[in-house]
Amino acid sequence: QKGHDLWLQYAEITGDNLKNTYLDEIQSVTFSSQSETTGKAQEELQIAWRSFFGQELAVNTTLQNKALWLATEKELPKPLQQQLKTDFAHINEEGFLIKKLQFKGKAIMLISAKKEIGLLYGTFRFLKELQLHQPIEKIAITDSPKIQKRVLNHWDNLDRTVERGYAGFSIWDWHLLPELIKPEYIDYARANASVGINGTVLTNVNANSLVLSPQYIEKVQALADVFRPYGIQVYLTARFSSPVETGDLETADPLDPEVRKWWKNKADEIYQSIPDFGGFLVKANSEGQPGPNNYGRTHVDGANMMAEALAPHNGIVMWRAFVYSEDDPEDRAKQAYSEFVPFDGQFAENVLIQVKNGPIDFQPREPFHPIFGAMPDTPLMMEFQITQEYLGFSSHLVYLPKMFQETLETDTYTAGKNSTVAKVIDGSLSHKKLTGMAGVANIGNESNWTGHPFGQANWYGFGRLAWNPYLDSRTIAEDWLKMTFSTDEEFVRTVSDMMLQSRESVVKYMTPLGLHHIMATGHHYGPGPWVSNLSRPEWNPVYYHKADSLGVGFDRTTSGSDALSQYANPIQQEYENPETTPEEFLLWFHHLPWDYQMKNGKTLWFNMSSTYQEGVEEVQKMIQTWQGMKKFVDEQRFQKVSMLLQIQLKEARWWRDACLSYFKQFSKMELPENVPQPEHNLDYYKSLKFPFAPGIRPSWN
Ligand code: BDP
Repeated sequence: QKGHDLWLQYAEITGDNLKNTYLDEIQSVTFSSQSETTGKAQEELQIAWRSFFGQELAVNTTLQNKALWLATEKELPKPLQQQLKTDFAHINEEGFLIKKLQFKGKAIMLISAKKEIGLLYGTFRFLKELQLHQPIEKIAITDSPKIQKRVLNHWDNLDRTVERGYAGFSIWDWHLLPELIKPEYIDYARANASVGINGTVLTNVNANSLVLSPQYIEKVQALADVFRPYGIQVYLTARFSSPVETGDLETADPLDPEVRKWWKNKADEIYQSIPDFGGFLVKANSEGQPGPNNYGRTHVDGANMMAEALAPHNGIVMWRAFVYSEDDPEDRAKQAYSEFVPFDGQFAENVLIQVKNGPIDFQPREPFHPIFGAMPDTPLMMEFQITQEYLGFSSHLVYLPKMFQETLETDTYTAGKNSTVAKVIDGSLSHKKLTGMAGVANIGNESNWTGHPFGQANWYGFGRLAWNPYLDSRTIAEDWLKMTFSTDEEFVRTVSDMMLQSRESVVKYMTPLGLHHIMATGHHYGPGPWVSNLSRPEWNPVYYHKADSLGVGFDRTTSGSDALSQYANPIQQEYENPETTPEEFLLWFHHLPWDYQMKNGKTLWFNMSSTYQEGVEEVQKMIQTWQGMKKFVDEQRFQKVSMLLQIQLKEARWWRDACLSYFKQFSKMELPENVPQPEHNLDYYKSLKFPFAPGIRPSWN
């Protein structure tokens, strides 16, 4: 199964020239360090060598001419340490250097680092150069991660269902742990380490306190033992009410000394088995989850209590800012900011506030979350969603790093010009030591991990951006394609163009011009702009688009909810006026008449309709493009992508037809000529039921 190997295909190097050069340059390997982690580097080199060249790489204890040499800084002879002083000054504890040099008359390919983990990262980078068919004669690379905590968030339940998971069941086989260690766990660790992901939260944010029981801690320990040599720390989600649910206490009040003691004991117990346990991720007082508010306490009280329990062990708390309340009349987009910003500077040192990229919920396009930049005295962590809950599940080809990049490079202006989100996240804007980026995983037990073969690129790209949030998503796409499919230039150029376009296409056929949250109820599969019957107002699509005979869109200016006031200037001023609001955010911030004249001189209705149509046409084009790539891709993956693209086209049309039929009732305007009439009437689209949509229990209704 080629898909199983992800971007670590290590495809055979066939060109005689290249092969001979590589084999001539690297004739053996010497390890100065003998640790579990260097053991993994050695294993990886052999896996790669067998696959690239059909042979093993000779291991020598003494350094030979033309050797690859893995040694930490301390293990290098003094003169070499001296010679490489500036290189070492440029890297941090997890960084590495790869350098071709002469040492005692021998040609050496050195991979060095301050710590063992840097040697493993350096090895993966070196192998990547080979996968990309790069020349290595004069190689000189130094690199370090710019963000400290680079973690996947698995929304995996203990019964192996995965919340918002579209790639099968959870890869964690709790029933058979701790005894059974699946080879997949090791492959998972290799893949993560290869892009520098150094943490994994094993369980769903909608947490089950059972995972904190001794029985489960033992299972978690087994996973932590597998991941440790790959530099990956394990974290768990902590359900706030755990002290009560376990039957130990009658309250979970964070200011109660008994409760504080309970968490301290729990942390001590976990660290007994897992000395490098990462810490807790907490969803509190959000969507029905318990939290400090239940006891009249604040998020600061809750987070700091857990922080206190973890601090003696160097653990951290990742406390989520994804909160909104049904009793709060305030615009949902404003609530997290209102709740958290007043607490700036009050969280303990080992607390990271984890903030979703946008203020609503992982939509195909959102403006950046106004909390970024607004809490200079609090470490803020980015939360991206890699699983495509609102972007077509694992059936649509959508390359997300393009979207991640859009958020990261946006200027918040909170500390003057060039205060980008990336600078908030990497800590450089306000000198933060603790930094992090989380990605909600799209991984399941499907043989190719992510369902859609191109879903792998989103996992890969998340890792790359967590390492360096300034990377260009095009470079990431190209690297991924070369390692996953083929280094052929035509292939890489054509398919990377297609990937980069794909994010805009999904916005066009689902939520153009700033529309948002108009997906169907519960499972979020397909369009549901008409939905208005859910108990909480802010769960209904009509809350978000506010379409009526006068117009469409959510007024978030001073005349409306004034969510704009949470942003700095010039954003506030510019977006206050529809004329100077970027058109991709128009209906996010404004309620405008259907005949509002847009920049191209046409009406809002015309633009909305033709944008839906463009989205559909772009999927059609993706299909054509992919058909032309047949010769570069193995049959299995080629067919799978082809079939999925047909589903994507069908669903893009469905989105267009359902949404336009619905909005047309209000606009009372005709569709532009190039937009086909919907195949069915609105009642038909409303009547569609999906007893089989992932995320819901199959039933008749
Ligand atoms: C929403 C999901 C829900 C998650 C929630 C969260 O629909 O399943 O539990 O986010 O992030 O997007 O907590």
